[in-house]
Amino acid sequence: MASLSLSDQILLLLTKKDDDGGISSLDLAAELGEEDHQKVVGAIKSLATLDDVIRTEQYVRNVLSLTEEGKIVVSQGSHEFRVWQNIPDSGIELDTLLLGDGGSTRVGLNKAVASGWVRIVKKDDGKSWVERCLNVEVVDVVKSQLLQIINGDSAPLGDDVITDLKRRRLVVSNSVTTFTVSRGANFSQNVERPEAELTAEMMANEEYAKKNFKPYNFNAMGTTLQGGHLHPLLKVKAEFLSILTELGFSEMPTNRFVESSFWNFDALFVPQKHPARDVQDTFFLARPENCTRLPDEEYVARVEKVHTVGDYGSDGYQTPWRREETQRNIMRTHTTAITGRVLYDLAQQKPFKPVKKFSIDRVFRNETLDATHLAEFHQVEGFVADRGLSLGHLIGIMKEFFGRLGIDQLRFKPAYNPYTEPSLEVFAYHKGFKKWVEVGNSGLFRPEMLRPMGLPEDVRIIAWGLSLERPTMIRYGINNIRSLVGHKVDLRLVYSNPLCRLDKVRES
Ligand code: FB9
Repeated sequence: MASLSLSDQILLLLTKKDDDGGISSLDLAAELGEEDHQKVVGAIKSLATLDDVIRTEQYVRNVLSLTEEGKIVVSQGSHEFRVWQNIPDSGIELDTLLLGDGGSTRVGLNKAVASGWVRIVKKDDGKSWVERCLNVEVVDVVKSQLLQIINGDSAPLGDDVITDLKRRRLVVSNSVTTFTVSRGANFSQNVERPEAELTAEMMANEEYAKKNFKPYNFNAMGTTLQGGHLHPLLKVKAEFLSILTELGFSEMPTNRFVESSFWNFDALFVPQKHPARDVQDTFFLARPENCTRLPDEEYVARVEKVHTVGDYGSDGYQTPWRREETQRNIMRTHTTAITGRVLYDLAQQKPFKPVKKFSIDRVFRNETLDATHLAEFHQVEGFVADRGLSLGHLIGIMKEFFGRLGIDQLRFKPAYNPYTEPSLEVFAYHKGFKKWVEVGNSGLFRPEMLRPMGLPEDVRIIAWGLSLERPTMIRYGINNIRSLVGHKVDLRLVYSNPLCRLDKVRES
């Protein structure tokens, strides 16, 4: 038997079987020397692919099997039987019996008492003793029940015995798919297995002509290739990326989450007393607490001047300006910090050349968390720098940008940002919600921000910003940001969410 493959052994067993009532795969496994049932099922399935060599019927049966504890009972006896065994004729003190007991002795003792094999008596010294009950026939019923299960004739045991054994975690039942196998019309002990592969050497030596091949099952479903899945946020990000690049914008380098207060605030003309600079709103770094490299001193001095006494026709904030405050390291609160750096570099390039830039990356705000706000989100920001730009250009570019997001009804509400004047909050009419939704913020960067950088007086910069999370939540119908971002995300959402088509085609 050993040299024969498992399926050949099965064919041999089937040959020997006198009646053709079929044999169950469980019995086959047993007859093949306790062969692993799953392996036998595998061999049966491959034999079943041959044309009517064998016939199979599939049954799903609940098969009882012993747990590790159950196997111990079979080898060493049941808990109650082992307790009974350990009680000397003279009895034993209860505490001694239970000494160092992991709990099974206690279980066994209760069972032994319940079965009337032993009893617990209180001695006059108040101590409890365990004694054997005399003239009772002690039979380890549980062990024999488990043996019956092993030998496959658990049927006579009855459900309540099985339930009790399950409750004692001595047996478990699991549904097993079994087969009844019988000889087919083309049954033979040595079947020639049709070829599954047409190999090169078969072609070379024309062997293939003599071979018979397994019929191709063209309806067989291919294995579903588990490809990677883009998180919905990344799909919407990709959508924004293609819209902005199509509009001729190029991306700014945002690979720095840690920023100095100088670039995140002071360079953007955000006053040092501005509430956004409090620890309530901003994550300050403990180490390294302060940035060591500020840009060139003249520029920093110009920023200090415009904050304190004003310049370029501005009165400034007439408030003190502290250098150590500007050096404090923080987690950037907006990607406008990057815009500041890029504009400063731009100002150093003479003559001034108009540019269109954007950034999409994480920003961090120490805000109260709610269903739509986490301590970090992705900011999308765009700006156009050119001579003579106006609010009209800003409104125009936003209509173009949001238009390509499928948003065609926009409203603008005057707003305030320390670094833009005028500033506009942007609202869009959401047909689904039948209401106006705030979709962003925007403005023209203030001269107090641009002139200290060295940008020419007539250069105007229109800029706007929004988040990535809000459009993604709306696009995918997600109400709580925690089911979009973070450890609570249900990966099925990632696997099953459709392609992001922020309906590029504007409804005419
Ligand atoms: O994204 C936002 N809303 C939004 C955007 C798109 C959208 O698309 C739908 C498919 C149709 C839906 C909603 N907001 C901005 C508006 C609100 O959600 C707001 O409550 C939350 N805002 C964030 C900041 O929260 C503290 C969103 C985030 C935001 C706000 C402002 C800016 C960037 C992000 C900015 C800016 C700016 C201004 C001037 C110059 C440069 C940058």
